[in-house]
Amino acid sequence: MIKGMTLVREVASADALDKLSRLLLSLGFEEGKGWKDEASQGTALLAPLGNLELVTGDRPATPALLIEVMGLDAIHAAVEKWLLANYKSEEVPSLLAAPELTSWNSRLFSVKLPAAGGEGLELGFWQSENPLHGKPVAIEGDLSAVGMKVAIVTARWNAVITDRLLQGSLDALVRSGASRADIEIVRVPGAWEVPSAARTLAETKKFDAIVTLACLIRGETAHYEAIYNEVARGIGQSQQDTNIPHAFGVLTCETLEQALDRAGIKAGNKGFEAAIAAIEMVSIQGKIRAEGGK
Ligand code: DLZ
Repeated sequence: MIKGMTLVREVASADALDKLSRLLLSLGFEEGKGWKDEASQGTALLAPLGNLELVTGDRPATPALLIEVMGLDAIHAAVEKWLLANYKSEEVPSLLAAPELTSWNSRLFSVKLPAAGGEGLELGFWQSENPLHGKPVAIEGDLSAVGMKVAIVTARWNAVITDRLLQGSLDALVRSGASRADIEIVRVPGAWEVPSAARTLAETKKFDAIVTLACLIRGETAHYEAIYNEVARGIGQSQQDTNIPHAFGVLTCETLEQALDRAGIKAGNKGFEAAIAAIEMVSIQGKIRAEGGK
């Protein structure tokens, strides 16, 4: 069983080893377990990922040691600064190349680190231009609500807040392509009643998702914890029992001001966010079912 891979490169001196190790650590390598004995020493520089790439065919030459990075231009600037501190300034242009596009949808720059009397070292730093590069393949939901039927349950208690949450949810659904005719709005007295209405709606099997909206304010609700726990439990249980996504747009706030902030004044609109989560979950469910049928 393979455990790991180690690439060994020799540098000219203990001083060169120290300087280069510092540079690479500052760029993001993690320090591993180095070693030192009477005759020699080594620094271990750990990268989060590594792979052995075997290639063939007619292809442009690349440095044998390629380091994948994020923020290529910042890395280039840091390497240039380091070169200027450690080599003569007139040497630097011949040691450091500018980042260039490769034929494999990436940008790359190479840096040569000559060693007195030795082979020296050439490093290539590169960054993919593909935003999905390196991301694990995953099932992800789309944000299209076209054709989706959604029920929104909203509490009348603290209506100054819940009406804003409702506007946010409607905005998200309609902007994502849902038809207003496919959105059912149900108003209930307070947060306490939300789970039961959500469950009744879910059990009709007429809706792809349920969005639940309410606002509990601790300062005004003595039994706040008791109500909140039951509301959260009831909505979660309805979702699990019916297998229809229930988005949780129940605000739990210390003050009215905090609630206003979360209803669109400052910190986004939680009703909007809940509706987006519902849309995403409907899409994810469809994809998981489709994958399962493969
Ligand atoms: C009673 C009550 C209180 C004190 N506070 C809130 C609140 O902050 N947010 C909310 O949505 N509802 C509150 N309620 C009403 C209860 O949720 C419920 O509607 C009533 O107790 C009637 O069952």
